Amino acid sequence: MSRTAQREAPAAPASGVLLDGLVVASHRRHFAVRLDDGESLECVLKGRSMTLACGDRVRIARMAGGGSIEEVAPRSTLFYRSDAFKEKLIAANVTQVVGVVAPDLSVDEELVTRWIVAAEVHDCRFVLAANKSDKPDFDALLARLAPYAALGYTVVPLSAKRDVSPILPWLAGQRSVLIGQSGMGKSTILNAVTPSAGAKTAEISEALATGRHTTTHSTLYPLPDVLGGGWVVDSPGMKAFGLAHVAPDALEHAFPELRPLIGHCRFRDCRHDREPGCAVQAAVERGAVAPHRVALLHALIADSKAARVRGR
Ligand SMILES: Nc1nc2c(ncn2[C@@H]2O[C@H](COP(=O)(O)OP(=O)(O)OP(=O)(O)O)[C@@H](O)[C@H]2O)c(=O)[nH]1
Ligand SMILES: [Mg+2]
Ligand SMILES: [Zn+2]
Repeated sequence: MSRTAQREAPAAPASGVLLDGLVVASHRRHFAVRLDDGESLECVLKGRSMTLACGDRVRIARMAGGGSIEEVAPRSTLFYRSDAFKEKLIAANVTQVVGVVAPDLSVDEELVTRWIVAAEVHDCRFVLAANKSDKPDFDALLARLAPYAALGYTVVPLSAKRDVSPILPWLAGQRSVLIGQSGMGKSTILNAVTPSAGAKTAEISEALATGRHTTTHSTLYPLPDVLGGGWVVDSPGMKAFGLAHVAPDALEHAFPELRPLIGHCRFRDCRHDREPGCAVQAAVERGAVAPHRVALLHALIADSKAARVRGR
């Protein structure tokens, strides 16, 4: 990604001292920053060309009533989604993506795969949190998630309302981002993990009926010390997850079942479509790879190429 190292020449701040901190909430061009000494500061972004997300390490110049963000440290990852027109930053420097699903909605296989692809291209661990295990139709949800477990992704059944403990070992020591559709219980998980969070949650009927998301912008919460540090970012519910920013060639590497096959097709530039000697199609024919996964790969490649043609 081209966005991993952004720095702007710092203008001399009044005090001459820059303070180190972590972006914990972002709303348009206003940011809440937690300084390393624990103080919280409302900050504005200095450079117009800079972009910031929760999880960014920044340097601040103190101003009356808050701070001005002067520098952004190079990032290990920048997790974002995109569509044809814009990019939506979700979190920076994450090590893990936690997709949250629940029995209220049928599993959107394409959406889940898109989260996984986003995690894979950033070398982030991906975990599926199957929430609301107290609901009667939970077993049907688990059955729908079995193919992801077969691909090697951990599926963690839990009830954020009754017992959040199954997810704790997965969050411990990681810098995670919770993603998922509205009403699946991301904020409820967060409140149960870090009781001081106080993130707003809402009745699902309310969220689905009004189409309004309870969480309106991403917020970062440090994990309690007993979990060995790290943090979790709670993000607003999302129905779509555009991947147009991922280069076409990177996409096939994000499908773990295809990785051992890459390089084994007869043609080096094989598109795994109808070319003779295609190792991917051969694997589909012998039932080792699900055809809908290959179809989705083709759809993602087409989107990514179309976005590039449009000049992105
Ligand atoms: N039965 C049951 N309900 C739950 C559980 N976890 C969360 N809920 C409920 O699901 C509803 C939505 O929860 P939220 O935490 O607000 O969902 P969210 O994913 O943060 O939603 P957005 O912020 O809109 O993206 C609330 O009414 C929660 O009380 C659970 O484990 N079991
Ligand atoms: Mg929420
Ligand atoms: Zn091929």
